[in-house]
Amino acid sequence: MKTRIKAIIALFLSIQMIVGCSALPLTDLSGDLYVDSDNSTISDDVIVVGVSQLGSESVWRTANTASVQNALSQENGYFAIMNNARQKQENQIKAIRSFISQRVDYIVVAPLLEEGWENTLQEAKDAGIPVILMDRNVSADSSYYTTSVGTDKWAEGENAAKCLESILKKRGLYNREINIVVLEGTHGSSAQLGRTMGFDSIARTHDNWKILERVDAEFTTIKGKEVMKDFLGKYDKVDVVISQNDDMTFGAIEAINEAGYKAGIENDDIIVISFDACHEALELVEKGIIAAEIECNPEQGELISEIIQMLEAGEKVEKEYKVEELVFTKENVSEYIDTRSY
Ligand code: GYE
Repeated sequence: MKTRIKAIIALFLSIQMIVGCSALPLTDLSGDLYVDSDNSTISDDVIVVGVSQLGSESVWRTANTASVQNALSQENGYFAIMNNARQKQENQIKAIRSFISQRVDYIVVAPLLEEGWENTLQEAKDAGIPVILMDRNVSADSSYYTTSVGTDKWAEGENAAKCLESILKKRGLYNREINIVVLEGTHGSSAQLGRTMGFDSIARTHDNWKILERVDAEFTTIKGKEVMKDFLGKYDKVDVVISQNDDMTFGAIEAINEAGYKAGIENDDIIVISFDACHEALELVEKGIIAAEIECNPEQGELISEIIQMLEAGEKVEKEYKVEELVFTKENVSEYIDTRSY
């Protein structure tokens, strides 16, 4: 451990020399490896964790990164090497290889896409480094990694469809033809695949639900707005927007307003159902603008730390840990709005 830590510190000092500054801040997910400024205080029995975050596309992602950083802090006995892959799987693979060559104790990875992980995970396995998947999943067999922490994306998709069923019932539209557009997240990510398949498993039981189009709006506000504007220009009547995250939803609502329509819960309003349930989105639920929020909890750092402590103690861990989540509508949102920190 000692020599490894020294090697890591030496590496960071050389990075700092290359970039020409004394220290890179821990909160700057710049895409480079970076460390906390005060690495001189690292003790010999610190646990070194390489964290490959997939990007910084959303409010959710920012909260998820903060949650890991807070849990894997120096005060808690960790030395976290954070890397932001900026939405490129090859950057994640590069970061993981670098973690392996630095002989970190654990690797935490939030995989951008489901496919294409076998070789890299095998390399970590061969090096004897436990890998914890965070947030999203991989299609590789579960023997390739130690455990996973995340949310049930399929259940989230189903919850969105169930919400839509009850909204339509309440509005007396249950048997009418309903025109739906879907703003999807990054194609090929387990978040997009799970939410899509979960939603579709119920949508296909309703002959009157017509999915006009589904487009990859990359989980970002700017794309959400662009795609929604395009939908509204193309289709005479859009009744429902299923938006696979809040950031895209914010963009979609702007596009809806700019086109002279209204997102809401009154008759004739466009029904918007969104995923994540970040604070700002819950405020829009309270105002009756977003019809329903399907929660996806980004606070996964604590659980990851607990799992690492179990592994340190030689205890057996489960293959999968799921974080609890709720569904919010105008009826229940006030109870929860102030309990959400992101
Ligand atoms: O919903 C979205 C994001 O993978 C569950 O990724 C996550 C999704 C989340 O950026 O906002």
